[in-house]
This record gives sequence, structure tokens and C-alpha cells, in this order.
Amino acid sequence: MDYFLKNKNKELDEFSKIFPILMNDIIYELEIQSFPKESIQWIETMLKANAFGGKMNRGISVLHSLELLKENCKLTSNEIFHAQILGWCIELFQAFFLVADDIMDQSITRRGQPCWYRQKKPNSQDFVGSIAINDAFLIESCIYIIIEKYFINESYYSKILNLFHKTSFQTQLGQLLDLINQPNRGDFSLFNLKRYNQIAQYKTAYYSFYLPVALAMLIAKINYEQAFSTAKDILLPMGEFFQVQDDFLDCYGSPAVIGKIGRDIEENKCSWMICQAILNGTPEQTEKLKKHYGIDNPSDVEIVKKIYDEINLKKVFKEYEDKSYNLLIEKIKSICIHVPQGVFLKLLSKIYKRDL
Ligand code: DMA
Ligand code: MG
Ligand code: MG
Ligand code: MG
Repeated sequence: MDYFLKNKNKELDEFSKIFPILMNDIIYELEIQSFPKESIQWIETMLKANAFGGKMNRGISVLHSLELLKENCKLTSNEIFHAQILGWCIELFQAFFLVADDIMDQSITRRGQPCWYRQKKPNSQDFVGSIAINDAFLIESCIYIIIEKYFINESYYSKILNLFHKTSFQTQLGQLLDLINQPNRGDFSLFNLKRYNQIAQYKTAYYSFYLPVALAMLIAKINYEQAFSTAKDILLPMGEFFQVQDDFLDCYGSPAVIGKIGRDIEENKCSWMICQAILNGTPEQTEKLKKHYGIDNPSDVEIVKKIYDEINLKKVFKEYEDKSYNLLIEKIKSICIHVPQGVFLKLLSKIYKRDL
């Protein structure tokens, strides 16, 4: 095993160790309120199933960013612990959105398991079903229980709260646009890159890229507004790039690797793939796509994928990936005056050419 892989596994181990501590904090909240043991068991199973076991990239990025922000000083164990806790709060934030997203997108699997709403309840033959809606709310609330417990005496406590609240709003707005940008099947008038970028920025970029770095900046007690806007200028386009990859993998990724079965075509999504197909295809190809896109039927999906192949979207994607990567590098090198470049380069290196 090479050095970097070993180091990565060690980091993930260290990060994973924090999760049971936070679970116990949540369980304690229920215990002191004399909640019955079935509810404690539910919370435990539900949090484990949804918040634990992803790539944990976003969570670990808080510590990575903090290390790079304070490149010349050794971090205290308290700073490290704080970064790990906020990293887990991002993982919870993501779990909260994914539980709901999978219901709204009618998805089938997530992280190689049935989506939470499709899993069996503990000790029962029934499905979790619509209880998952309340579970999503509960996961969100856990974030604030944890932040209160560990940060209430910190000078930046209210800033963390504001940041999470604002990011929730942004992500919800992104999800809204994602869901209403498909009013009528076969109507492609709203499928364009301008709209696409707005959806991607709001539903993905704020919470996946800006949030981890902004939290690390708060722990590092960075106060000047300019540093936050510089970070945003780089991290929002980076997040858009990440969502383009997600859309590409939805169609061409292997479910065994990405752990989920793509449904963007069936769900009539304003995906980067369909936007590019419209831009690069002939009028005949677009007409055919209008007939078959957005139908939950394997033979229609197959026709759509065949047209994607004819248009050679794999090549369009490869060119886009290289171009965006170079643009991001240029941007990082040019405007990084308030935040060390390494913070952004590290994040970019984690996602460039990813296959999961
Ligand atoms: C997900 O977008 C966005 C959020 C906020 C969860 P998506 O539906 O493309 O994600 P996935 O492909 O993981 O279902
Ligand atoms: Mg989804
Ligand atoms: Mg979605
Ligand atoms: Mg997707």
C-alpha cells in the first residue's frame, strides 16, 4: 500500500472515531428526556445507516483546510477535535439532504444499500417509508445539538450557526430549482447551462465546497469578509464542476462503484448531460430525445443513452473536465491573496478524474 493511501486510511480512521462520541451525545439527549428504548434504537440505527459510511470527503475537508490555513503552526488537539466535530456536522447535513433527496428523486440505492426510505424498519417487515421524512428533520436537528454542546463558549458560535442556517436555505433553494425545472415532459425550454449552473451551485456547491472551508476559516478565527468572498469565488465553480461529474457518473458510472443507480434520465432532470446533448446534437437527435427523455422505462432510457453515445458526450465531458480543471487552477493561482492556495488545490485534487 502506498504512503498516501495508508495516510488517508489513518485519517479516515481518526475521523471515524469521533462519530460514536457524537452518537452518544444524541442518545444522552433522549435518555435524559426518558425516551423509550425503541426510539433510542431507531435514532441509533437511522444515524448509522445514513450519516456513516460515505466517502467522508466533505467531513475530512474541514481538518485538511484548517491544517493548510495554519500552515506554519501546529494545531492544538482542541482545534483538531473542533474541526472533526464540524466535519461530522457536514456529514449529518449531507445525510439530512440525501434522505430527502432519495425520496424526491425516487432513488433505489445509496452507498450500495437500499435508500433509507426503502429499508426495512428495525425488527419489522415494514418499510421505513414516510418516517424517513421525519428522520431527515431529526438528522438536521442533531447538528444543532452537537454545535451547542461543543461550541457554545466559542467566540464564533453564532457565526457557525448562521453559516449552517444559510447553507441549509441555499441547498433547499437548489433542490427546489432541481425539482421544478421539469414542468412538462418533452419540454426542453428550461434545460440550458445557465439554469443548470444555478441549480448545481445552490444544491451542491455551497454545502459541499464552501461550507467545509468556511468552517475551517471560522475555527482559524479568520474575520475579514474578503477572505470568505475569495473562497466563495473559487469554491462555487469547483462545486459546479463536481456536480457535472455527478451527472456524468449518473449515466456512465458503475453502480457498483458509485453505490447508487442513476435516475436522472427517468426523472426528467435538468442534468448536464441533457443540456450538452441539446447543445451538441442535431435537431433530429433533439426531437428524438424529447420523445424518450423523462420516462421511467428501460427501453426509453436505452434510446436516450444511445443518442448520448452518438453525440459522444463522453468526449464532450472529457474536454469539459480538462478545461474546467485548468480554469480552476488558473483562478486559484490568480486570486488567492487571503487564503493559502493549498486549501483549494487540495480539494480540487480530491475530485479531479474521480470515478465515485
Ligand atoms: C443532490 O443532487 C443534491 C443534494 C442537496 C443532496 P442529486 O440528486 O444529483 O444527488 P444524487 O445523485 O447523489 O442523488
Ligand atoms: Mg438524487
Ligand atoms: Mg436530487
Ligand atoms: Mg446525481
